Amino acid sequence: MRGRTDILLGTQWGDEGKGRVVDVLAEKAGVVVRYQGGANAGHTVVADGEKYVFHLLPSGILYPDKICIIGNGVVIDPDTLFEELDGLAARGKKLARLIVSHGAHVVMPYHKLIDRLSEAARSQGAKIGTTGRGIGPCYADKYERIGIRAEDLANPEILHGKLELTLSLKNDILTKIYGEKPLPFGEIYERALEWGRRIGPMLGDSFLEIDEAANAGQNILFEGAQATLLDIDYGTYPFVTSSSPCAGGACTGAGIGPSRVDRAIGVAKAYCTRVGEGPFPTEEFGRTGELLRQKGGEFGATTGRPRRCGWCDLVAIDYAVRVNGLDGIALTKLDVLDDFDEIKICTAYEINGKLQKHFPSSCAELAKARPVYRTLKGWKRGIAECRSFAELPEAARDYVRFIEDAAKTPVLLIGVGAGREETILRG
Ligand code: 2SA
Ligand code: GDP
Ligand code: MG
Repeated sequence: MRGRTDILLGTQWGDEGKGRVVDVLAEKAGVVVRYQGGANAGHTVVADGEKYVFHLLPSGILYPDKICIIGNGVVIDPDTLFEELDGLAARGKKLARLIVSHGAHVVMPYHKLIDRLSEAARSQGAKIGTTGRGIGPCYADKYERIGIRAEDLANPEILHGKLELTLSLKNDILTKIYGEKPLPFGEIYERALEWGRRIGPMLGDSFLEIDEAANAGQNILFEGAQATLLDIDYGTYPFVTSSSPCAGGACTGAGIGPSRVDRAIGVAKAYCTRVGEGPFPTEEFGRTGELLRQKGGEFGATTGRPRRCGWCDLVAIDYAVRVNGLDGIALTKLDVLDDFDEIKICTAYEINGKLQKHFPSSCAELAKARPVYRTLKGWKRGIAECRSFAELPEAARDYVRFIEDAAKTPVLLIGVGAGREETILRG
């Protein structure tokens, strides 16, 4: 029998705890696949009391008997990839077998430079607040068909030709638009060849590996990075990332036909955060925001930037349910709400004096949205020790049921702490 195929993705603006949920679910999977994004992602796993932050490695990497795949939809910064692998080796960890898709694009030094220069050149209000990891410029080259793919790194002749063309175009931009010095061909070419020597043996066909493993009865987990509201098509454009975190992205970014996907599961934080610029209707600027930031440890897992914090937004979650066709929700960080007397939850927006239940497709409309809240009772008790739904205080159960009812989607997993074991499984 074919194994089960699940897509795990973010429902908000990222950092919902996708890494920790994938780590928990990976125990029953054979293969874990990243399908988009790059080293902008920071996916945290806390296992056996040790903390790991993965940027490019799939969050199933800590299981030596699994396969982890970096799909063609990912953009790879080889230095970060090798740093992650070396860091884990230095900690004495045995890892899953890693396969890198031939077709994954490579983040080159000029991508990171241009990312930072272009962000700095934007005026206030037009800044995106990127992570500076070269993501947008790398995807732009992919679609302009001047990108360097992982397979090119292992082929010196092809690499030479491609890099010559692309670097001459980039040096034009760097010198004429930004007044920078041109980047030297020889140095970048040599560095890329060095990357190729290490990455060459990892190359493979992600779609084939996935199809064969599924046919052999293994469960497959697709791990999204960033989230629905940062999706290049469905997010709050232009304040988005340059890839497709939504469920459809797994099909193009890893090679799985839509008819072969069994479930899409959305990870939602019990409150909400955003890092970077762009509208965020439920953002709390005062004491509540600060409490959430401190108790939730809301600082960028890649850049260390403080995350903007606010209440859970059911209008946004409803949108994520629809756009991704969610079959279930993994609700994380419920314990962060332990100390609140009252918990607010946004059930609608008021835009230009009108009540609106649907997430607006226009970012300019969203920027005008004022949240309409329901206030629920807090539970005022630590829940980190709870291991079943029944053990949660009644007010916490009511909060979870309120989300389920509004989203018309079952909550299958609840996070009550960052550790692997601090999880309530319901389905
Ligand atoms: P980019 O760098 O081009 O992808 O930035 C575009 C927008 O996407 C946001 N973005 C993220 N949002 C949340 N978490 C991300 N990963 C890191 C984390 C972020 C960090 O796990 O904390 O460490 O700062 C992530 N990656 C990209 C970004 O903030 C821009 O709004
Ligand atoms: P991701 O990008 O979606 O994987 O999320 P991040 O790793 O960027 O941010 C999530 C943060 O919340 C990490 O520090 C996790 O260790 C932590 N975390 C995840 N789930 C829980 C939970 O249920 N409770 C608490 N207290 N922390 C959690
Ligand atoms: Mg993150």
